[in-house]
Amino acid sequence: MGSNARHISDNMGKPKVAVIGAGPCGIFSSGAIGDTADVTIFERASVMGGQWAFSEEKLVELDRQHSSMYTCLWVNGPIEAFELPNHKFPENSPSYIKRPAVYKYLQDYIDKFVKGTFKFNCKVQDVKFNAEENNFNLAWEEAGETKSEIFDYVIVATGHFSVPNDPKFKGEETFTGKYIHAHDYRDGKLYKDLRVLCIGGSYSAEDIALQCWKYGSKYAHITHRRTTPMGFKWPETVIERPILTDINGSTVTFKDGSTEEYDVIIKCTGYLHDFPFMSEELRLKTRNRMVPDDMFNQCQFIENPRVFYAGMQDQYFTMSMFQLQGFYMRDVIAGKIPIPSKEEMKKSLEAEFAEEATLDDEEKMIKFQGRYCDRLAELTGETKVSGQGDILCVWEHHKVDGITTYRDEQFKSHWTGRLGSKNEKRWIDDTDP
Ligand code: NA7
Repeated sequence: MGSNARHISDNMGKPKVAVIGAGPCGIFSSGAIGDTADVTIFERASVMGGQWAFSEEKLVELDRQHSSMYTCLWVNGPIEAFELPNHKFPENSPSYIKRPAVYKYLQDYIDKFVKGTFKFNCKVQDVKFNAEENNFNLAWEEAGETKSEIFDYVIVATGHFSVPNDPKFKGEETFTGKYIHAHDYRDGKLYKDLRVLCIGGSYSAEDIALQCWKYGSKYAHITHRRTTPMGFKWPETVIERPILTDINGSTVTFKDGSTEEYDVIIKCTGYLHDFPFMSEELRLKTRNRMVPDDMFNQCQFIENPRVFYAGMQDQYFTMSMFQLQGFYMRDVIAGKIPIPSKEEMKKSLEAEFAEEATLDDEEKMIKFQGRYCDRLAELTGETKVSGQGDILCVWEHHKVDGITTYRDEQFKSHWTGRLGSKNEKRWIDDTDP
């Protein structure tokens, strides 16, 4: 066990902050708080990027434990909807880019804004609160050794799209084909000529079924339990079916009694919020919802407000919201934003839940999240980003108009007015990494 190193309390110098995870949330939090705090970023992989740390060239060798990414992935929303006010995409960027361009954007942000120390190949194992000292003991594994250090604040930025939600379906053990979770789906080319079934009614099912179709699957069906189908204008061989009731060999039976044969089943059933390294009393327990449980201002852990969880909500806004959460953390850590009593924080959360319950369409959800972002901007004196919600509302319409063509659209940057350039190939024709 390493020593507990130095402890800088709030009134002796910059508070020490541990950021767990070097994906977008960890990077933007670190960039936002870097002048206020002494930041250490723990990352279990050898590179930054989180979900975006995926190598098309080294599919086999890559550390694939965290990323749910797949090769040839285009972003599923325009860059203009997440571009930061203080960090623009290059002038010639198309509105829909591929994974490597997002990775470069994150790397450029680090070069410009992040002042903390990265600790790569360091897996955080245990975070405990020392009530007497009002600080945290954080233990991590590094080169086979366990080390630990004291921190004044902890920001959990390990994301919530990497631990599969893996429900069991009747008869799945009899399935004779390939049976995987979306987390392990890597390459549409592997599904050429095959009969594919995606289970789930959300983004992963939508995009993976379309990828399979694009790379030549015989057919790619989607089975989901939602009362209303996604209802896009799917290509002929992509069909939404009612939820499956039984799997027997290669035959799947659906709720309406129909049956079909499949070579591959991909569970696109989402992901779990999972933080085994946080001690029980510091552990966030929530599902993927617009207003995560247990938190004040959707990112501050009510039971211990020195713990923050970044980007834990179901997201329309992404990077620009993550940075605003970072600014909020910065001002709490600096003592500029007072921490209310637990009762007040819980009351505020209840009010957010009540509003969440009224959100019965995507546009309302986008606007709700925009208002949340603006609240953080007002609290911190930073730039409001809710205008990017208008871009998201148009994006929603583009998807309805053409699920295989929406990524060929161009948007204007909310910050500079620059019009996204045209991609050389349409999404439908592009099969390159
Ligand atoms: P999501 O958006 O959390 O969706 C998960 C889907 O899986 C959703 O339609 C669920 O149905 C469905 N699901 C979950 N459990 C079951 C069971 N037991 N049976 C049937 N269906 C089930 O995850 P995604 O992976 O699609 O998207 C994650 C992120 O990736 C997304 O936010 C984008 O940023 C990209 P429900 O709707 O609950 O009825």
